[in-house]
Amino acid sequence: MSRATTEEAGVGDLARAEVLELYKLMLFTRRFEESLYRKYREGKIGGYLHRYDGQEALVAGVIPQLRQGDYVLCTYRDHAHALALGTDPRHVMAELMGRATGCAGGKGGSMHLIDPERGFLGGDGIVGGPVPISVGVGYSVKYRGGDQVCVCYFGDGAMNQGGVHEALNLAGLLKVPVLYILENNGYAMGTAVSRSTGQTDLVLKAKAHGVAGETADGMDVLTVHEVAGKALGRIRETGEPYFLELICYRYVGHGVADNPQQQRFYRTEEEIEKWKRRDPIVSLRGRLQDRGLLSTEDDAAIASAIERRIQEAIEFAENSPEPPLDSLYENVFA
Ligand SMILES: Cc1ncc(C[n+]2csc(CCOP(=O)(O)OP(=O)(O)O)c2C)c(N)n1
Repeated sequence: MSRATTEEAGVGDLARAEVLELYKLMLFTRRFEESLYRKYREGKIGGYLHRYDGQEALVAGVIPQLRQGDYVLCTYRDHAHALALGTDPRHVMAELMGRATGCAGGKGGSMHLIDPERGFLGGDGIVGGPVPISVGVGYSVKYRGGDQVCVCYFGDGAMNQGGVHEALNLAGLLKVPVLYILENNGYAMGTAVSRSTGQTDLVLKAKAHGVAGETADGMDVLTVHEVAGKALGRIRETGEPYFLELICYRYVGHGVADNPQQQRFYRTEEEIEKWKRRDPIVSLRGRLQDRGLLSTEDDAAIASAIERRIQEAIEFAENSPEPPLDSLYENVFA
C-alpha cells in the first residue's frame, strides 16, 4: 500500500481506497475472531484460543505496508497476523479445527499458524518466544545483504523476561533490521503492567539496549499506519532495529478459559467499556461516514461480503479431513 501523494479525498494522508482497505481488514479480523469463538463453543475447535478483539489496528496499520520477502513473527494471539498477510482464511479456519487442509497441516492449532510462502514464520506459544528468533531472522537478512525487514510482535508480559532482554541487547548491538511491535494491552493474563514492573514506560527498556523507539496509540489505525510507515522506512534505510510500543486493549479474556467472572478479579466492566468507546473499527467507520466516504449501503455490502467469506471458510474446514493417523509424528518437533 503506497501513501497518497495527491489531495484525493481521504482520511489523514491516505486516499479513500487505502483507508477502506484498512477498515475492511479490521472488520474481517473482528468477525473472524467472533466466528472462531462460536465454533469453539460448538466443540468444533479444540485446544486453546486467544482472540485479538480490540487490537486489530496493530496489525492492519503495519502488515499491509510490508513488501514481498519481509518476515513476520508473533505470539499465540496470531490469527489477525496470518489473515493480514493474505493466508487463505479457509486454511486458517481449517487449522483451528485440526484439519489436514490447515496452514500447519492441522497439527498447530490456534497458537501455531504459519505461512512461510508469505513470510509468516509463525505464531509462538512461548511468551516472548518470537523475540530471540527475530534476531536470527534479522541477522540472516543482514548476512545475505538483503533489504527485507522482520516484524516481531509480542506482549507487555514478555518485557519482563530475561531472554527478551538478551535478544534486545543483541538486536541493539548487531543492528538487525527488525521492527519490534510491543502489543501493550495492559495485562499479561490477569496481571496489570503496573503490578509486574517498576518501569512502566516500556519503550525505555528497549532504548536501554540501544534500540530506538517510541510509544503510540494502538487504538487508532491511522496513527499506527503513520508511525509504522516511518519506522519501516527508517529500518530499510539504516538496517537498524526500531521499537514501537502500541497502547491497546483486549476486550475479551486472555483466552477462552478467562470468562467474565474470572476477569472481575483483575478488571472492571467500566474499564472495558471505556476502552470500547475508542474502538478502532467504530471510530474509523465514523470518520469515513463523517466525510461522506462510506455510505450505509456500502457498509452493509462490506459486512455481508465478510460474512460470506467466513461462511466459506467454515464450510471448507468442516468438510476437510483430519490428518491421517499415520502422519502423527510427521513435522512434529519436541
Ligand atoms: C515462557 C512462558 N511462560 C509462561 C507462559 C504462560 N502464559 C501464556 S500467555 C501469558 C501472558 C502473556 O501476556 P503478554 O505477553 O502481555 O501477551 P498477551 O497475552 O497480553 O497478548 C503467560 C504468562 C508461556 N506461555 N510461556
